[in-house]
Amino acid sequence: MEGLVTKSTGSWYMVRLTDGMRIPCTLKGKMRIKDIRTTSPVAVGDRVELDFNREENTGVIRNVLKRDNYIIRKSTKLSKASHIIAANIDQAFLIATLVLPRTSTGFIDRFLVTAEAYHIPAGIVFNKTDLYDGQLRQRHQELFSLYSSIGYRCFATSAVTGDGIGLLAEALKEKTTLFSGHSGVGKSAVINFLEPGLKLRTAEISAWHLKGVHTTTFAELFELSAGGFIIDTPGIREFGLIDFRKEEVAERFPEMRAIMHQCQFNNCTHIHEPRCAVKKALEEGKIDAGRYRNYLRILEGDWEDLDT
Ligand SMILES: Nc1nc2c(ncn2[C@@H]2O[C@H](COP(=O)(O)OP(=O)(O)OP(=O)(O)O)[C@@H](O)[C@H]2O)c(=O)[nH]1
Ligand SMILES: [Mg+2]
Ligand SMILES: [Zn+2]
Repeated sequence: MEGLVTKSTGSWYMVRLTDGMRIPCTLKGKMRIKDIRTTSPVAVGDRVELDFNREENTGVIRNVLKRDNYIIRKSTKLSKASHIIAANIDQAFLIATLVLPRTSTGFIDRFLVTAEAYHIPAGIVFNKTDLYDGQLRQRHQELFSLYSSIGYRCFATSAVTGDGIGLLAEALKEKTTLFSGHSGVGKSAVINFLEPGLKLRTAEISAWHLKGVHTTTFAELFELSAGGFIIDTPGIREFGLIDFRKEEVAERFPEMRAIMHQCQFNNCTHIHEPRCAVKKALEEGKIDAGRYRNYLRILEGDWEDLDT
């Protein structure tokens, strides 16, 4: 029998059978060690084969079917274990807020670079727009047009007023979409607005350090009544990049990828080489200085605990 993993706690899994029924499952013993470098061999979105115990309404997962794709992050630069956030997704949206809490462009760019690495279409949902006024409003508009111009789909939403939720809903139709982002940005609140029946737990951010309080604890996949699936995930502090080759980083910045063939050297790092098309575009203002700075930081492996 086959099913779709809708929740993964690391020790047990919720699996949706083809008739829509959901049953808790464990893993067949030997599967646990198959891929020891990830924290769990089974992720939300995985299609699995299982043995169904009809008397107890439980199952045992015995095989994960081949994934179309997946997205992995490391929790910190030094951690050995990587974590499969989700598998078989059509698109990954970062929920970002400019305030309460603040999402840095460094974090946004590391998320986008990861999505590019896995060839997963990415988007940015700027949430809590009801709180943006004055300078924040201007900053929001700058970032919205910057990332749109690079080719990422951008949304401006408020889970309080409902602003922009309709456009977002259109983009989610018939797709499986991952929501990621810091704790407290409103991932669950936006999903509740889209699908009120879910009644997902949300919580106010801490008044003490103005950050989220990690309300959602496990990734979970939900069916949207308009068609499609959405994956809510626990807030993450950092989007750790998994091992990558330095030569590949520029390719994951679409605006660099588009022009780097014009560099004089085909192994150009776009840092110090003469006749570099990327540096030229940067000087002409065609490549954003902040994006370029984040590119350099990724190359230097200098992405942990950054707050810019
Ligand atoms: N003003 C305002 N508050 C919002 C908005 N969206 C969410 N919130 C509030 O922000 C707080 C955090 O929202 P959650 O949905 O719990 O955030 P989350 O991203 O799911 O957080 P974790 O589950 O911890 O990762 C709650 O108090 C929400 O009511 C918004 O658009 N505007
Ligand atoms: Mg949540
Ligand atoms: Zn170059």
